[in-house]
Amino acid sequence: MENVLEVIRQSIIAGDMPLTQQKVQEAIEAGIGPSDILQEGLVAAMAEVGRLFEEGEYFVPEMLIAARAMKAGLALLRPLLVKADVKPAGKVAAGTVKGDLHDIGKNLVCMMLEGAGFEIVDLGVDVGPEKFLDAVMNQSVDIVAMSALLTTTMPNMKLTVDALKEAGVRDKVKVMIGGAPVTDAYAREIGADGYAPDASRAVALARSLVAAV
Ligand code: B1M
Repeated sequence: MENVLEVIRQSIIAGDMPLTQQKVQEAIEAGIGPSDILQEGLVAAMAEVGRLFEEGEYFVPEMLIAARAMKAGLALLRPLLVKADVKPAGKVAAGTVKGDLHDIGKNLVCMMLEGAGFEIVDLGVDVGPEKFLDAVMNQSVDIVAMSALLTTTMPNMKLTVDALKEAGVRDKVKVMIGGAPVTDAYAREIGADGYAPDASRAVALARSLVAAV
């Protein structure tokens, strides 16, 4: 039966969405635990996809196609995971900051985080500090994840960190940032907890941030 999990893993890496759906359904019907299907099939696949991306074997299109297959498998698993009360790796409120409409990178980061077992509250694009703050206050998120693609919108990351401080909740969440113009030095400058240059390393960063809580 572990074979079906390996086929699921391979099908996601290959971006074969129909095969992923078929095999996840088969695994469910065979009585394999949803947590095992998630960890050994979906999460293991996305970890490998991340590795292939870091090594320059996969590019953004391959990642998106793999993530789409993973999401299709996850859709079948989600009701069972909820029923089995499988705890997510952490809860992340993600958004592209105010004034910025670029969402391809942010979506990719969300998909990779979801593939790694995180629960995502996707706030979308053009997200102002008040909306991030609202998610922290009302949705008990562990991480605020901000993306910016424009040099002109990067300062809105700092405004969000400042808003969290002013509301007295900065120490209740971790803040991670990313996007093409963003740097590690900028993350330190604005008081964020970390920066990741790509979606794969965003997963590693998110894991280390929740482990440090
Ligand atoms: Co725009 N755009 N754009 N654009 N656009 C850039 C960003 C630009 C660099 C192009 C250029 O001039 N060479 C430039 C910015 C210049 C600057 O600020 N210095 C630019 C500009 C100027 C603009 C407009 C102002 C153009 C205009 O209207 N005059 C306008 C602004 C609109 C707005 O946002 N208010 C605009 C509009 C658009 C489109 C709508 C046409 C479209 C966006 C479509 C969409 O997103 N739905 C668009 C696009 C596609 C681009 C480029 C070509 C590609 C961006 C992209 O999707 N990359 C871009 C040029 C470029 O980057 N080469 C450009 C692929 C994506 C997977 O990468 O987003 O970097 P990226 O995400 C990566 C990492 O950065 C990281 O992981 C991702 C995956 O590995 N990452 C994170 C991202 N977020 C993260 C968060 C994390 C961690 C990692 O933690 C939370």
